[in-house]
Amino acid sequence: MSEELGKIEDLPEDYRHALREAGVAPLWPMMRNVLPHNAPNPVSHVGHWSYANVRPLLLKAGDLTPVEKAERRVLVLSDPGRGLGAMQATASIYLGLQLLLPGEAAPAHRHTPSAARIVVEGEGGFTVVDGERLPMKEGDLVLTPGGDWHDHGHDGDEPVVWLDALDLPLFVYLEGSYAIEGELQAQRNRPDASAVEYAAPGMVPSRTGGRGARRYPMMRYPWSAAEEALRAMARHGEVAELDYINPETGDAVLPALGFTAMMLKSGQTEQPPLRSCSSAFHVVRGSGRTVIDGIEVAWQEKDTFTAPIFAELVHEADEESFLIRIHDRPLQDKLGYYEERTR
Ligand code: GTQ
Repeated sequence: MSEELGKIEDLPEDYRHALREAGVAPLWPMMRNVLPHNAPNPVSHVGHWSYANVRPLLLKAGDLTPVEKAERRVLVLSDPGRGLGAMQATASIYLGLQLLLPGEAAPAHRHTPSAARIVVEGEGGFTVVDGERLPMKEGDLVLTPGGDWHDHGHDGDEPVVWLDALDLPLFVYLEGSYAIEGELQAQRNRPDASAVEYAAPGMVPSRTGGRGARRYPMMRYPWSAAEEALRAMARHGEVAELDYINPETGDAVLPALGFTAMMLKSGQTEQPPLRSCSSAFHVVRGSGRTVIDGIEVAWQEKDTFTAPIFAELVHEADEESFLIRIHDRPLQDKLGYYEERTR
């Protein structure tokens, strides 16, 4: 195994010129860039977005830009490793903080990337997905799967903010990202499926009826149920981590994005394995600190931070804390290379 491969300068200038003319390039001087030894070499850096810092800027965007001019009023969380304006927080995960003011509506569209929202603050917001009205309460996870019509509305009287997570970078990379605009949708006059078909854990609509389940049968995962379950696990000495899944298939909720809710008791430390997926953490409640490859992120309620692939993480909670980890493990599982390493 050779550590030192030939450099471009090792080649005669007339040969290099002939290569350029022919539209080809030698692999060997670039080989280690694309195939480094033993572990990938991430571009992504640790990111930390303090909600206390970003919130006033987001509210200011509400004054400066009406939703009609913005379509979606969002501040994008740019990966520091890629620089400001990067439309991604990690290689595959896009994150943005979206503001909707009382009475506003964000128009209907559908697009190839899939999205999920974690509600950060405010009452009265809702998203309509293929005619199903999904109420948005703090901490709720609301899906808008790729290809489904969605618009956002707001019946309350305080600003509503949520964190958007999309697999957009992947679709941009594949040159497959586009949107189609439409009219605001008629809303079916019934509660969403989490309160009807999937209201009882471990139970699904009887399969004898012949009507097949929808591909995305449940699109709202209420935080209240997640918190109750995490508390029960912590109380009984289990590791309080729960994956959000499709109740019909047991698969991750979206094709490329996974969501895992976790609880840390006051003073608890956690050292998860090194994972090949990238991660973003949203603090639903609590405060603490996470050391990521030696960099300390001191997090507060509603903050968001990111960890690159194979990062060494140590979480420590200063008080009882709840986080949701957004990751791309479902994509890596499908591609057959998800991996965990012990430190
Ligand atoms: O709410 O549909 O942050 O289409 C980026 C693109 C949110 C949305 C984003 C979108 C949306």
